[in-house]
Amino acid sequence: MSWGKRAEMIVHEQDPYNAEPPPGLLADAFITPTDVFYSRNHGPIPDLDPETWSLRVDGQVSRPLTLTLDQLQAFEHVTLSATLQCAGNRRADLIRVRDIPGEHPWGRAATSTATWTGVRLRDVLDAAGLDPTLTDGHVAFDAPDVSPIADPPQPYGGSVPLTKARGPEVLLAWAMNGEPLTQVHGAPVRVVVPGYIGARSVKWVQHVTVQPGPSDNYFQATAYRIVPPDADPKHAGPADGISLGPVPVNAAILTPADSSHPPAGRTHISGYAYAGGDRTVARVDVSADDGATWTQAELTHSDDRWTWTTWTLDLDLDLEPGRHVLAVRAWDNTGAQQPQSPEAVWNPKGYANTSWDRLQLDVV
Ligand code: MTE
Ligand code: MO
Repeated sequence: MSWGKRAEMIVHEQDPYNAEPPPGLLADAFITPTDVFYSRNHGPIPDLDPETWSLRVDGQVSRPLTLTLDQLQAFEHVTLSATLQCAGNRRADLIRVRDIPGEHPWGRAATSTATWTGVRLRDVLDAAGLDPTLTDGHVAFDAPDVSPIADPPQPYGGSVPLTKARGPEVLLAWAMNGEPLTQVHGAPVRVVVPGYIGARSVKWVQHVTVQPGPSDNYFQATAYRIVPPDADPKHAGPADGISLGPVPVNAAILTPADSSHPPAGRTHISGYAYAGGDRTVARVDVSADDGATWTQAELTHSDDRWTWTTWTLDLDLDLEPGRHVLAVRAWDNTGAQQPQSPEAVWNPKGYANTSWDRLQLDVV
């Protein structure tokens, strides 16, 4: 099954469907068409009936609610563009450092940008009587899909801090790029948490709970955490390591393609940079000599606060015929920049590879 995706998708796993577009297709548009948007699924993809779907909102609220889709859509509608980025984006480069068994070798395209339509999570929480003075809690999301990742199999869920959940950008969304969500992207309703790793944007959401601490769901408590390089991930227990939330600054080259053969001379180079949390992309540099010298790329500015920044550079590749390494590095607005090597960021589950993106050019 191709889930409405183009034939060119790079499929890491068929069942459940896990796929990313070839980088060149991602480069074609600022807003990624739905049929090339990457998709990450941990278990069989639910087929929910929008007529019978409902959302339970409970926990530390004074008026727990159960909302049908019609009732959810009675809240004020919001449309915004936001990038999702999987914490496993660019894992392939970490696997080349040291194998990461059991995890998909995602390339640089486990990230995409869409326009999302839904309602603000905070409006729904307010309607459920969330105490406006409560700041310490977390908001947990539960979905019906069950992953065979562990024994016993684990249902999918996750949480975000209440302070983030109250952000006007956090949505309960039913539409993507102006169309109802497709099944693989979470129909009828998913959470969209801009600025956080994709894992927190829980698809097929059925349950929202306000609670004192983070979710004890496997995908919050055990997976999507950075454990020390020497730890055995199989024995990592709940709450071991660093829980991932806001996405650190990252960038990748989308064109030219890796191992392509551009003619010597002026070459158009393009890609994306992204900084999550409350950070923005401040600068992007490109090198045609593996980091010995750099040229600043031009950033495309957009009014969208929660999207990637795309960048371009026309670089004179006065290079000797032969193999050259093209590299990119980005800075965010706090001055943080990407580490040079994947060796420096390697971790047992292969998350958050923010090292310089590099590819090979064979100049002819
Ligand atoms: N939600 C559910 N219910 N089940 C999942 O497996 N995968 C998460 C997140 N939400 C997942 C989920 C991960 S890890 C990512 S990166 C994003 O969904 C991917 O969203 P997409 O498939 O719409 O691109
Ligand atoms: Mo992910």
